[in-house]
Amino acid sequence: MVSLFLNYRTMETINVDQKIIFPKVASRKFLKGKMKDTPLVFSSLILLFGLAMATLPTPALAQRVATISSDGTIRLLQDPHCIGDDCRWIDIDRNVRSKELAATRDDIYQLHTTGRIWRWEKLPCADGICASWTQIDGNPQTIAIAAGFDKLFQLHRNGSIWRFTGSDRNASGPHTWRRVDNNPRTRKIVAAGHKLYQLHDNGSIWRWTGGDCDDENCSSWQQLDNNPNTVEIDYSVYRGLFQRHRDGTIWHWGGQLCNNGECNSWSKVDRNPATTDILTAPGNLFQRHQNGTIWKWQGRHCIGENCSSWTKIGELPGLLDIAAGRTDPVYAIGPDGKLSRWNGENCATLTCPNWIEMGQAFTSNGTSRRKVYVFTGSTPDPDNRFVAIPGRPDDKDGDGLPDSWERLQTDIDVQPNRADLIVIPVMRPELVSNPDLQNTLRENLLRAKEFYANLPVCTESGFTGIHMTVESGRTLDSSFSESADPVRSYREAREPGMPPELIGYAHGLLFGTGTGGGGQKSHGDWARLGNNWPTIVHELGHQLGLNHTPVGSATQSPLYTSLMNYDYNYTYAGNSNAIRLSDGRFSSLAIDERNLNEILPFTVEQLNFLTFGPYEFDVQRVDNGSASVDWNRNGLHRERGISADINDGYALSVGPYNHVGYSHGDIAVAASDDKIIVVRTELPGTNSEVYAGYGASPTTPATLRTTTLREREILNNGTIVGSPIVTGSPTALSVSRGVLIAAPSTSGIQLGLFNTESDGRLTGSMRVIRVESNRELVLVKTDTGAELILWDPQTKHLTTRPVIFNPQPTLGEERAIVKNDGTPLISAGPPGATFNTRTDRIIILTSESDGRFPDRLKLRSIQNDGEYFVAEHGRWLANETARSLDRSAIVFDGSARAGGEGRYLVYYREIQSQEPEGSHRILFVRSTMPQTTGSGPEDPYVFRQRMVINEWTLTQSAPSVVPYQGDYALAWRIHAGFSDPAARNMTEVNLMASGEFASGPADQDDITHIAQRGLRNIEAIRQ
Ligand SMILES: [Ca+2]
Ligand SMILES: [Ca+2]
Ligand SMILES: [Ca+2]
Ligand SMILES: [Ca+2]
Ligand SMILES: [Zn+2]
Repeated sequence: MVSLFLNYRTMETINVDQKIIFPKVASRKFLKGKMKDTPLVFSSLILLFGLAMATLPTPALAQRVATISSDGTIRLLQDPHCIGDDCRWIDIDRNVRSKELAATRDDIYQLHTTGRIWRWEKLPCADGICASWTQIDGNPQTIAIAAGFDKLFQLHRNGSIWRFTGSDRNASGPHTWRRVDNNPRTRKIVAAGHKLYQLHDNGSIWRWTGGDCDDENCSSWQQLDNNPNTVEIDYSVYRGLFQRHRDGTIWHWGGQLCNNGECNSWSKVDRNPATTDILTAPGNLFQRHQNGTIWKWQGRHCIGENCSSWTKIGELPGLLDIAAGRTDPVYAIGPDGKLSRWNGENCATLTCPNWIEMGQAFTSNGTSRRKVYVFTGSTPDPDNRFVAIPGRPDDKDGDGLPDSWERLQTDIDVQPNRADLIVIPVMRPELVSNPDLQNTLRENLLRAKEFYANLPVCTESGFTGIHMTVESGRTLDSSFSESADPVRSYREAREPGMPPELIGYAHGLLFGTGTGGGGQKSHGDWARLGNNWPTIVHELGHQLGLNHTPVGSATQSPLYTSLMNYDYNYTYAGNSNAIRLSDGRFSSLAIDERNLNEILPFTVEQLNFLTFGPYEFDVQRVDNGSASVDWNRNGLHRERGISADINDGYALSVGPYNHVGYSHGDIAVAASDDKIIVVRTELPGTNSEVYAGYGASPTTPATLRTTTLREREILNNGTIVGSPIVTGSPTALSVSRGVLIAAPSTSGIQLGLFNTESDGRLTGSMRVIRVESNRELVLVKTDTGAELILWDPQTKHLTTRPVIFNPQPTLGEERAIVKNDGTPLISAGPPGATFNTRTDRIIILTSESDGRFPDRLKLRSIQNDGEYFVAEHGRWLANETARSLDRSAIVFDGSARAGGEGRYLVYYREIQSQEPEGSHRILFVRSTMPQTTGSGPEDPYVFRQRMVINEWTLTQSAPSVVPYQGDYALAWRIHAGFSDPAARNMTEVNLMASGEFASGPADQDDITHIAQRGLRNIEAIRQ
């Protein structure tokens, strides 16, 4: 599925789809519609609205239905899509003073007749006590409240309007209100999305522009109309602002402000004196007549006096109140206090469809209050964008389900006017016998359902969002249990798990007891996945045709702000509630990591998400329409033509790669012109499929093998030490005369100079230089030739010897590497080394104690002072997680693209466990020279570390790196625990290890893709 050569390996070999171990949450319970099988109503709701709140993303209030009865009881409907007896109403308050409700995305508020305002703290009434309310204001002047996406407003008797600023529950101190208007004419306020409107007693209509009053100066209002006939205004996030006149006419605002007293931007949409009120949904407008008929607007204005763009959808005499929502657009309460909702069918000439019963909404028969609310809640699109789902013959709602089939379904909640997505959860036997986890699953499915319901898509008949219908899968037999040996593949569970009659209509998801993240897909309608809602949304996203990257893109993009992107699949802009599908706003940009412009034609606000994890880029304003992103993290903005790895949010991407032969220890790589020379140790007679050791040692000596590559092509395999005498890691370095190779052996240091022939063969031989004790080695190039740095495993001391060509190579005098005070420099493991071509210094990467950790990686430059090499103080490479006991791989990049002082790239094996069998990731640090995270001598260069490729890329040895063809080649030994036995202990060589190579579109519009194509993917499976 993924075009990238880097990641497809993951898909193919272990077929893992989603990364990250999702934090396991306490089991939570709730009940939902058709899936009821446990009577835990009250305690489960406490868990849903209480504990879940504390530990998990808020159960969003978007599209929830709530009522106030005349006795003040406030009820919340658990699932706004429920049917009949399955509908559960939760009492959240019973106070005779309750007068009015309003809700932001996250909170429900109520106004009392006394003027007090209260916020619900998400617990239902229990044992007759409804105590879960916090008072946030107590002003007897308050007569109304209104709420938009994230703001609560109140209106005072004197016309002043106030904005609540104390929404942070954790903030101490009093709840505060700021005045946004002080006009005594104000009579009504209406809020939705990010908008607030007011209606004056003279009929004039005003829109808030977002500012507070400055003392008595309240200037943040724009006039939209001045018509004294206006009696009602209502605002739809997607359709705009409407007003109703005394004579029943309805008008739609066209977007122009009043100009010199002229307010001409209103178009008539109806002129019926029977109209008693209008109501908006996020995507539509409805009206009610005196006789109880309900009408839906078709979107056209009146032409002259002809206002025919209305369709009758219901006839409910005596109805008490009405409210409009999103995927189920209209709810009404009949004279018996019961709620029903429109089933999506229009009235025929003589009869109207029956509305769907939803249980007892009102608890008393009084005549006051009696209101029903649908909280709009969902994120407003600032551009009022609303993607149309194209209809076709026999599929008017474009959901890929034939309308004729949809009409025939009596047991499945689908409608021919609404985009439906049928989802079949199939459970492994262990989940079937675990009610707690089943309840978690129900809750997660409800969250996913809410997510798809709030997508800004719209059918031709005005239903917005995608309605997810959950239908139970079939029971799997015990052979599918997780404890079976071997476990039967999820692929095999599709046929027995999916109801055959729904194949080609529904989307299957296999769940076990795991609640972690991640999933795998094997078929267009089948995946297995963890029991958590972001993964449910993500896997269904795949079934709706989305990949992890924009189509045509090689790798991840930090600008693809989609939950399909590994960068943003559990959190976006620092908020786990804000995960989203991308609207494609950055689609005009391309990513070429070798030619980047830091100035983007988007505002700081639009790019602010980049300042949060996983990237934490610095973003600066340039002007009103553009901002600069410090792509290369060097502290300098507005650079052009730079090179940087900007998509390492999840991991460093490297590749392409090749497997070049087994190794039983560390690997060395060198590069000569267009060839890569790989040197590896082999332990004779060792089974590579099971070997989990460190490699060659004095007690287990090895042979030395070589492989020559041209890019990914293997040119030659050879042996340079054929008898098992090598006692440690080889090291290799390309110099002008050829390739130097060294390794410790039972008789001393093996050292040789080799020519690389055009067919890849190495010619030359090793000779022995006797030394007193076994050493670990690393060759490093210098301005004059080469040095061999030696590390003594016994004393942990470091020494260095120059390589002398005579003409065959030999080693010069050994000199100690000491600290400034003359004491020996001690490294807990063998050092890595490179040469800084800007300062002409050898740089070593040591493992040193910081007082807490004995093996923290430190960069030091060393300098020949004649008798010794003196190591300067140096700096920690990164924070205390950058620790290793291996010879780490380090290169210096002094090219122009690296910026002023160059940079280091370091690849090291993470210490997770000292056991050979322990898993070891390769981590990567990119250190741009002037940048440090502080000014003190103990401050590290950088904190930013990335894993290489993904968490399944584990190595059995330290990595090795070499500059190659303007980038880097990186080699390591595949971990002994790898799933494919044949690949264990294989030497893997990856090209382009700088990670700077992605190109392609930066973003794509997921929502349009789903609306126009993805919903119909199911048709291909039906055939
Ligand atoms: Ca359909
Ligand atoms: Ca449908
Ligand atoms: Ca920069
Ligand atoms: Ca990259
Ligand atoms: Zn995925």
